[in-house]
Amino acid sequence: MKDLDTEIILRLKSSPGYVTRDELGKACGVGSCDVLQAVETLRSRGYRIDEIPGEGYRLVAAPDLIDACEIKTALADSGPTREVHVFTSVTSTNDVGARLAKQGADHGTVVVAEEQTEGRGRLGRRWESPPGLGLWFSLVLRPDLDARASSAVSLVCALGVAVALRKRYGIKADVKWPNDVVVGPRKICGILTEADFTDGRASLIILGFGLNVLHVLNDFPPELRGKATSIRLETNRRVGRAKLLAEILGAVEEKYAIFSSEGFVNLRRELLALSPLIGKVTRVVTGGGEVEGTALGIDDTGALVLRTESGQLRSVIAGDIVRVG
Ligand code: BT5
Repeated sequence: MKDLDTEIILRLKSSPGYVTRDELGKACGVGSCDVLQAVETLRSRGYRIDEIPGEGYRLVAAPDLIDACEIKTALADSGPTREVHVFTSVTSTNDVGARLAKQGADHGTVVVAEEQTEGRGRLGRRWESPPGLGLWFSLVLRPDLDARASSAVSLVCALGVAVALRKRYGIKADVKWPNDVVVGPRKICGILTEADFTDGRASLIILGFGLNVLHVLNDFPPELRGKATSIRLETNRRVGRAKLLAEILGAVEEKYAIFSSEGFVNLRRELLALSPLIGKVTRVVTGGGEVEGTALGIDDTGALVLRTESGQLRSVIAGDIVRVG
């Protein structure tokens, strides 16, 4: 949001009655044409601003924006003190997280943005992250993990998200190996894990979360309408994103703490209970070709274990599930 827009909103928020265009202009040090233009911009962003000729403007309702003050307040109320960086628009919160990590950002640092212009999934795929609809954020982790165990981190965090969506919002969220949270066949949240490795160990992980919150079906591009969903579509509720971020972070960090101290073993049962593909015939596309078999489980490194038709056991570290029988 531009400075003038923020100024006008702050003035309107602090005034119980109507404020004239001239008063607003004087207070912000601009002309009344600038005020008129800024009010139109704010309206197009979802602010409901009432106007009475001669009396001026009054703020009736503000949209649920990813706003630094709101986010910081929600996080401060709910967990450990941490560094939080809030942006209106970034290329990708993972890019910003990586840059901050290079500058020394601590474990637990959060980067959140209203919009990503180049939000990405795995293998450079696009992640739709328009303003006003989702929770697009990254978490900087500084683990000391065997590189082979790092792919389990996405699953552990997906478990945290699914559990939070179930407990708080009654959504029947499941974990879809290796990095999705789904409701039936539709994806509600995708997780991107980008790690730096030193001497066979993961020393830095930037975990990116894309959670669809306020979308109605038409907010998704046509090609995603059959395979994406949002909290609003599942519950008919418009959930406030600042509070939601605090809840999701709390749940993710709880699972991550168990993973860090005890490994994957104690999370596996919970994860398998929320993994509908276990026991089903599954086809996975990997970098080295396709593997088909009955999904038996997930091993300690987060790999999916399949039994092929010939009875062979195969562990797949990364890939995309294209069919579940
Ligand atoms: C993922 O990749 O699911 C990981 C997505 C991670 C996004 C977050 S947002 C914050 C952080 N910053 C980033 O730049 N990224 C992370 P993958 O499994 O490769 O799935 C990508 C596929 O999901 C796309 O090819 C689409 O088919 C689909 N997709 C794209 N946008 C979607 C959305 N908003 N909701 C549901 N599906 C979507």
